Amino acid sequence: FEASIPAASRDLWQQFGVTEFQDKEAFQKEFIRHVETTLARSMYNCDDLAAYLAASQAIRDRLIVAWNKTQQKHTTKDQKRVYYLSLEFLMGRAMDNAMLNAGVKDITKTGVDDLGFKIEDLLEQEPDAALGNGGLGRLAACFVDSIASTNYPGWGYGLRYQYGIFKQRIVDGYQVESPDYWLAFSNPWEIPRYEIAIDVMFYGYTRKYTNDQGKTVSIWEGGEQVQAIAYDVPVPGYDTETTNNLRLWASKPTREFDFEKFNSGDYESSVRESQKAETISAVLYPNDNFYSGKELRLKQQYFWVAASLNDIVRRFKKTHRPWSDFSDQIAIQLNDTHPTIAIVELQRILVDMEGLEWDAAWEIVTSTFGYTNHTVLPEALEKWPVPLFGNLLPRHLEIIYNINLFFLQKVEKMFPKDRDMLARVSIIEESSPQQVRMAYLAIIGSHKVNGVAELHSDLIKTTIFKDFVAIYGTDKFMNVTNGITPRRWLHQANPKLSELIASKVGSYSFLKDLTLLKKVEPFAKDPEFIEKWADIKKFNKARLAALIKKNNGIDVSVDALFDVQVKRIHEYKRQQMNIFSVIHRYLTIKAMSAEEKKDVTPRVCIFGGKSAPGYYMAKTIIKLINSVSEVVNKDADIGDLLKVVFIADYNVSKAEIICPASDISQHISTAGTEASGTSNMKFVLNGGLILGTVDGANIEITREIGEENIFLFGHLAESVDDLRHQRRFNDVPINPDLQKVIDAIEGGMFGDKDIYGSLIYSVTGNRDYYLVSDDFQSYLDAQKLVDKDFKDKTTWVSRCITAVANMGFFSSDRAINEYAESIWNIEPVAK
Ligand code: 7GP
Repeated sequence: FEASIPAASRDLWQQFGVTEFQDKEAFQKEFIRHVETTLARSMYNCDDLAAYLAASQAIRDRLIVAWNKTQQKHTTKDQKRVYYLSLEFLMGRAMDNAMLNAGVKDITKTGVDDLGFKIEDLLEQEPDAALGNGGLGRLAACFVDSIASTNYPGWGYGLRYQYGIFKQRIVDGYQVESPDYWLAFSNPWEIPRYEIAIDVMFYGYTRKYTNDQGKTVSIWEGGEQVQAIAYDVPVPGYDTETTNNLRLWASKPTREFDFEKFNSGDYESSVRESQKAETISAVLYPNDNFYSGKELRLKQQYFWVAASLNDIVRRFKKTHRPWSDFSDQIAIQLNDTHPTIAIVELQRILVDMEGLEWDAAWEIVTSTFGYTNHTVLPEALEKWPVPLFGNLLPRHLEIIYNINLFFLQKVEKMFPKDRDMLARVSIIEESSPQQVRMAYLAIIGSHKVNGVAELHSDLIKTTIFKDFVAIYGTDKFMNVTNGITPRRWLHQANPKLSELIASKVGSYSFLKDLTLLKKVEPFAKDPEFIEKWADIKKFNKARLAALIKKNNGIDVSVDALFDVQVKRIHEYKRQQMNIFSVIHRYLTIKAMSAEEKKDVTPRVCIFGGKSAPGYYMAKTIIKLINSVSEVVNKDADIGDLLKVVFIADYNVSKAEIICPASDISQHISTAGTEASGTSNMKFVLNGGLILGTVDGANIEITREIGEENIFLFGHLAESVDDLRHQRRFNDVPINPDLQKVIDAIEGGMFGDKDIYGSLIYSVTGNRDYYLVSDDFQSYLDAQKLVDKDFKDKTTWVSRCITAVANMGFFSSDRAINEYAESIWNIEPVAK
């Protein structure tokens, strides 16, 4: 390595080398050093923000030492690595997690305490790193935590957005978005690597020429250049020194900007051009489960993929191995189709730049990539218009045509004369304009394709990717059920429950092997344990009640049943059905006598989640929830029997407060639409029960925890098409209870009825695509059962304990081990 220190000087380096602080005093020394030097402050002007920044700098230094050691070790061992390509990493806050994983939580807590601060106040200073929309982005964050915690050599690659997901406020009942400038106070959790700057090209044209070997080759030239700068985020594993890397790219203008313009005095336009480069990584697209074909989005995708592959290939070339070793050394996982262009980019690098033969290159490419699908919703599947694609990436389009040609030739041989088949599976959809079907490209260019829960993985094989199963056989298609990291979603979010569990397991070892939770199962019948468990739930509910009081000004009783639905607002997730049932509950209670009211189980219905800014129906649902909340909460007839709360700006750090506080959480998507869901796992792991449909991971959760510990309802996925068809073509009456709810809305009970016209229309008439009416009765029945069962507190808690004891399967460590063994073929790095 060119820049390494001569042997004679190394002793000195060793002697003065930075080490990780081991005790409270060493932490405090580092803390004060950072206050006084890094921040240029003193004990006379150190507020909570400064204290947070100093503490996180001290912890970050510690992470970097571990990070350096890990990277050196991984380079020396030279094992196969995985690269997880995701356009979203919804990390949330870093400090608490870093302290926990590095095992320095106690010394930092007492350390800052002595110095006049409270650790809780410091933690509150950190903005969420909200570089994602929802499930897909949070999954990527759990996965990098697990890859590090299980000692696999693996990096994440993503974009360093200057603006994460927008902040949500509720004004007059409506969602109002404002930008999330999360980098305002510098970010101690990233290391800028200005020296790692990679040129990325867009536009231009392709040209054929004959090379030295007399071969005709294509070259891409004449485009615009921007630069990708690396920012490294250390990802510490739990209870291990392994600290992996999450490399995020930021776009910068290239050094050579338009000097001609500059010199001729046209400063402004030369600067304007170069500023355009920075917009590439400026903002996260705020859509969840929805594709919007914007050129800037495709630019983001290629920018990030080109920089990442350049980096990966450069690292591989340093080892001087033959290209045929590439996929023995490198696995690349595509988190949905967003990075699919990587398949084409690697083929381009190998053929155009490195001179490999097409077939040899294609063999390398297909054995390197794996593709994870996260949705079957047609509106989420990426299809780029050919003209837009070819203009931005002309050479890539040519390569796609070739990939498609060879693929279709193969299909033609397998299914002679089946023209329909060829049209169906072609990467190019023959619409006008033509479209590039990214999911098909991802399948063709990968050796494994997986769904994220059993039902979902089965569905993709029988619906959207059916033809590809006929072509490739079933072995290429598999399931890896999602998981969540127990470090953040149990220990960090719910320290008291974690401690109680540890008292029975004998240690915190369940945070590394979640199946050890099984050891608490016998205590589900132990009155003393049940009481402690119930007290912790109450404590967590009080914590959430305080947040609700602070944010909404609403008083809620911790003795009421806390019923929670927090997730992105989407018609398929059916928050509209939930709020309709809340209205039904309101109408029912209002019609009751005082005597009848005594029997009612008091409920707090809690909602939270963002709507995509352009999603009219989702925004209408938010408005309805808030209007119902207005009416119900101030109705003296109702009192504590029903409260309705919409928690604004739902995000990872709020989820950490909300998940431990639920009695019931709702996961009520139309069967077959929610690929997996991951918050369902978080809520159960924190001792809440689920009210849910037979969809996504709910099915496997039921299998693990027992069907007596979950409230399932609604039609099954296999009936959905039929029911839709019935509604579309026959006169199916609307559910009478739903009709009453609609009458109330249309009667103006919740303000101007016209606001809700399209929402009502979407569930009535010949429509109801998401089967709100078809499932309404069985939903209400399940709700009734919940009310009844909640009255028996002891049995309820006992069921929660049994459920938690059987949640071991849903650790993201298990998911990562499955990927490692069956897709990536990588091994953990030994100590
Ligand atoms: C989500 C799925 O909707 C959710 O069911 C799943 O748990 C999660 O991915 C993780 O696998 N999908 C998205 O967030 C998404 O935007 C389209 O998918 C690309």
